[in-house]
Amino acid sequence: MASQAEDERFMARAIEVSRQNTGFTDTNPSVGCVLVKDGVIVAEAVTSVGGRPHAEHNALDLAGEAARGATAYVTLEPCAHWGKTPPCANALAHYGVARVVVAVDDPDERVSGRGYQVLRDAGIEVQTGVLRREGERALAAYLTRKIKKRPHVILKLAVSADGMIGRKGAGQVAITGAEARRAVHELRAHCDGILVGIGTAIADDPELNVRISGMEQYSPIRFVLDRRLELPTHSKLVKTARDVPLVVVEMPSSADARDLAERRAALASAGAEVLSAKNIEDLLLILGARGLSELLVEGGAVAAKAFLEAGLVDRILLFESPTVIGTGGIETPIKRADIPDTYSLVGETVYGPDRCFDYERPL
Ligand code: AOF
Ligand code: ZN
Repeated sequence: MASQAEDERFMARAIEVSRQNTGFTDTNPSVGCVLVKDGVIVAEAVTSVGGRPHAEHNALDLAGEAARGATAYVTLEPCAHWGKTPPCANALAHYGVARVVVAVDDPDERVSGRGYQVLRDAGIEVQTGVLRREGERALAAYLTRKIKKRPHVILKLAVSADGMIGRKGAGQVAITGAEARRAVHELRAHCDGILVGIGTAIADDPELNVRISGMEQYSPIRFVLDRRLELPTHSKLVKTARDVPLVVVEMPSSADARDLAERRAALASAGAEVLSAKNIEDLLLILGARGLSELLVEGGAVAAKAFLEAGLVDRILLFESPTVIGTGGIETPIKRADIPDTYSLVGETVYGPDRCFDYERPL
């Protein structure tokens, strides 16, 4: 009989394994599965890139006969539906797994509760809710889209020692160093979408792609909040629209409507998509329906404030740098001291001279 401490230790490993493919499994969650026999890991696997095969199938394949009598630690309730692959719950039974330990129940209506039922009907001992909170954090993007019908939103900010995020009229200002920048590019690769406001798009002329060699193909879809379609066609974003998808989000008031037709046509003929949304909430529901699970909001102050005020930020990554901006600085919309109590600090990482504070709120 495994102790609670042992169950938590192997589940922590399953969660760690699951993170490998977060953001690379399309609309499917990236799940981790660890098979343990006599206190020893016999196989561990994650949902494959693209979303299939599922984690349990991959782990069972690796373990083969060794799965008989083993305990499976799975971060999400094993599936019970006949999708593009046979159900994982049936596969666990077929391989003779004796016990299944799960962190998070699957909200997918085809699976919810049924996964456990299939296992129990096969005589497998089932234990749920082990490291549930940690499991929910790892699956936050999937769970948010399934439950709230919108992507999970990460707000990333880089703040100078004097509380600034840029300098007026100066374009892109380096606040954090190379290590933090690399971490941000890695984060971009794990997201489905990245968004900036039109102010930042014009002032910084960013590309918003992933510039880590070998990972370029994981560049997220780029979104610009551009109420009146002011994004210039000579911007880097528009010029690269045929290589990495670009969506320009208009939120026109009725007075703007007739003036926008020409702008829409210019952007569309440059390869960008123009999307109309009533407000940020509406935009997020549209993105959820399109299957985007993780959206990174990268600036600037206006867009950040709009998401914060609408209560639509789920995670805040606050990079603090020792750089001083001085006069002409653009003040950060949020400092560590003003982060509401609904968020808790879940991590703190050092990147060269910079530090990143990771705040999350529960689902
Ligand atoms: C698992 N293990 O590794 C994953 C699961 O389109 P399909 O057939 O692949 O099914 C997608 C659903 O499967 C998804 O909504 C979620 O309920 C479950 N994902 N389940 O047992 C896994 N990725
Ligand atoms: Zn499955």
